[in-house]
Amino acid sequence: MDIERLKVVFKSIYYTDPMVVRSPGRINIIGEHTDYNGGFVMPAAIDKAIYLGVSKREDDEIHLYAEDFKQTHTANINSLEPSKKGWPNYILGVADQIQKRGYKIGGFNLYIDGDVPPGAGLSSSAAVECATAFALDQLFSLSISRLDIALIAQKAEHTFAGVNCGIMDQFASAFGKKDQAIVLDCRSMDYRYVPLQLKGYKLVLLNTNVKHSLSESAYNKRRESCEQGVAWIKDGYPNVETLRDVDLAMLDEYVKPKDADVYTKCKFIVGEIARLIKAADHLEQGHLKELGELMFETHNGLSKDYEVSCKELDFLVDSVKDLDYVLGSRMMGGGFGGCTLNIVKDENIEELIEKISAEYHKEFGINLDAYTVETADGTSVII
Ligand code: GAF
Repeated sequence: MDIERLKVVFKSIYYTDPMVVRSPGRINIIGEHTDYNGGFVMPAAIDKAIYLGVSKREDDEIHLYAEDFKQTHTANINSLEPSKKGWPNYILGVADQIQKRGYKIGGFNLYIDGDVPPGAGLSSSAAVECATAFALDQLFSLSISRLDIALIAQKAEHTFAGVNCGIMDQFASAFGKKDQAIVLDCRSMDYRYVPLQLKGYKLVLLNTNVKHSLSESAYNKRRESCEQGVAWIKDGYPNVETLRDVDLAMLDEYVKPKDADVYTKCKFIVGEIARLIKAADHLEQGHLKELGELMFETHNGLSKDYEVSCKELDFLVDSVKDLDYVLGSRMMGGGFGGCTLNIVKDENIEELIEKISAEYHKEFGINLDAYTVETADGTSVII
């Protein structure tokens, strides 16, 4: 990312120098759709990030410019509403949430650029939200804790973007640490860092370059199915709060007789929470083969039971599963497009990308993008 260019462009638009904040995208090694069920996730921040230039204004206006869209947007801090344009909502929603928590801000100028590919399941939206929350915290000396930055960012996504997401993406962007994965308990918010020691292997993202349109409505619907399952189980077990507290016997007794689809969705989540705990042990002990096998299992469940995959993602996972230099592969994030995450032997990465790109193009007529992932630190001011 060319920070000097960002500064020059910012000055040409706003006639002042910016403070620059960087906030990274994320991967998730395993533990998908578990965050909003009180379970565990295992994300890491990556070296693709959103960069914001910001400066204070003398009035109460918010002036935005998005480099990707070459678009401006103007709003006022005293009357914030979601915009039909879409992209401003990740910023306006954060400004709104910060004020709803009682913090005082003034108007600001903001310029947004970055290299997190949008729609790739790498949480560019969470990165924008965390960057904005952090930038406003610094600009107006608010002393918001890093955890609250993540929570404000998540709430902005609920209220202004309309996606009832869990906390994983915002937490990873705010708390990422180079060379570490985060094992996060999404109920207590306790977390620990686990070194990503991949011993001759690397994490490779294969980007389908598709994002199917049902992703947001389907995401909210999956969450409702999980909540429905919990509501039925509460008839017999009133202390159960989320699927984190549920076992298969409870599902068989209280959910299976009521609705086969809700049962299948809940069963996947209960299995995925258990799988993450095993996966974290394997990563800590360097058992990469076993970790990879669990990733394939997760993909299978996300595709067949939770039904958030798509033919392009399934094709990519199927294409690598018999290659002895790929230990694990799975779709990542909310689903319906974006990237697969793969553990690939270093010396075979080029060969893999060449092979899969050709096969993918032949099948779908779409170009594949591939990125070898480096991990990175979380949200910070860089200038
Ligand atoms: C999206 C959401 F934003 C996360 O909170 C998480 O639920 C993920 O999908 C699925 O694991 O990225």
